[in-house]
Amino acid sequence: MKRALALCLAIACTAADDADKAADTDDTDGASDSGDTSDSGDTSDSGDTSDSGDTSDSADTDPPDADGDGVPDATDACPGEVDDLDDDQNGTPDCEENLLDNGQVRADGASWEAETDATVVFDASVDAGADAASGALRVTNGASAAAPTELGATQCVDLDGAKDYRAAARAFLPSGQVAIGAGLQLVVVRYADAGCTGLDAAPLSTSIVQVEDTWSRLERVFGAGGNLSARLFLRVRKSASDGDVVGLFDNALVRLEP
Ligand SMILES: [Ca+2]
Ligand SMILES: [Ca+2]
Ligand SMILES: [Ca+2]
Ligand SMILES: [Ca+2]
Repeated sequence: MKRALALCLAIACTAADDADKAADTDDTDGASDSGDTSDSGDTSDSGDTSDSGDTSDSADTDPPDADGDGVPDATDACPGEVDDLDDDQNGTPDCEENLLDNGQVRADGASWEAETDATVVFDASVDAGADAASGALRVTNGASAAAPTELGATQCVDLDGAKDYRAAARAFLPSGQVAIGAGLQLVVVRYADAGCTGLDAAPLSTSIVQVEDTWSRLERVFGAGGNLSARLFLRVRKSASDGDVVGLFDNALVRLEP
């Protein structure tokens, strides 16, 4: 009470403030007192930490932002994902249109499966957008076949059989691997039934990228063609007899075409 009175004297409290002249904890008087901790409706006080409605106080803490993308929880459209990432530059945040789970690969490799003889792990040290709070998929092709192989990470999405889609991803080939025939590729395989079951149609592929140490973009537009699901593959090509080959993938996207 002593401190509250001192504050009140220092700012020359007027009758507009609370009659008790004390540091309020939950008033709604709309006046410019100080020392409040949870009021609302003030317009110029200081020292608040959890109020709302202020326009010019200085001690408010930033509103909660659990996923750290700069958008407060209260207005965050995509919890766990970066709201403003639009890697395909169509004007719609990727997180709002992506049919894939965990396309941004921010915290783990969840929802991505490894093909046989491939391994898929989360790599926190790299990201297609150089976001230190995000990561990428590190895919290793460890096949020992006598012929070239293309293997990697995969995920299934259901489709509307009458519509067109766009599949895309960023891909990074660490240096020293083109010399042994390595490359990166996006492949789409469509299935007659939901859940990537039933007869599969001929695979659709991007060309194989063999640019090292830069984030290339892999992209392919395709029609569902009456099929009800598709499996996206993010693949690393390996020639016959060399050791393991590694590629990085990020910002994977499958979305409807307009
Ligand atoms: Ca957020
Ligand atoms: Ca978000
Ligand atoms: Ca987009
Ligand atoms: Ca990422």
